[in-house]
Amino acid sequence: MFVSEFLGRKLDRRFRMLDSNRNGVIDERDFTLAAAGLASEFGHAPGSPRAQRLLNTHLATWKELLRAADENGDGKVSPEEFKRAFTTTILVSQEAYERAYLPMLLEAIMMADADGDGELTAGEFQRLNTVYMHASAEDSADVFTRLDRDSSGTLTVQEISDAIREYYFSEDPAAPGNWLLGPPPVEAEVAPQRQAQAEESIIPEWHSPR
Ligand SMILES: [Ca+2]
Ligand SMILES: [Ca+2]
Ligand SMILES: [Ca+2]
Repeated sequence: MFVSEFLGRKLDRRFRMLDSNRNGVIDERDFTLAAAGLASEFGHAPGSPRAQRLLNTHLATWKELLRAADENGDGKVSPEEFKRAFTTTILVSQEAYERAYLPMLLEAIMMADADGDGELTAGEFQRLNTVYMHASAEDSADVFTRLDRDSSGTLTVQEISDAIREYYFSEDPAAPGNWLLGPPPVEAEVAPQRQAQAEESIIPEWHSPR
């Protein structure tokens, strides 16, 4: 598939936010950490049925990603492998996306819907977006307003899954879904000098407070 610069930047951002332990690669640990963090945030003990189901969907997605991405077989996914996997496998069709990637996110959204009525309050969304997606709390209210397309004051599971789909499939920076993880990355986010500083473990700005 054609990969625009915009999609490339969005995938870079998603990679960084998926890298839960921030070591520059994605592996199984990042998925187990994300699932455990969200379960804990919403009061589900490790090993409880809901926490276990969330973990299982994360491990399934990790296996899909690993199969699609891990070209050198080291059990880790680099940013380059991640982008290639998304653009050659996971995003090649709606069906592939819905099979390989969406179920994990739907499970996470449903966990954030504490009362199970199919809608998230602004507070629930903020917790999901910061604790789980590692997005900036500062942007959360703005993101919530954009994603709440019918201005009902809540986000339905449908509104959020529409936004996620748009994040991966829309080229329009004004599309609400492209704000899912904060203002759309219309310019490259990692400046060359910042890459050079990485060895000194300077905390890059995307490491927003959690
Ligand atoms: Ca990692
Ligand atoms: Ca609810
Ligand atoms: Ca709404």
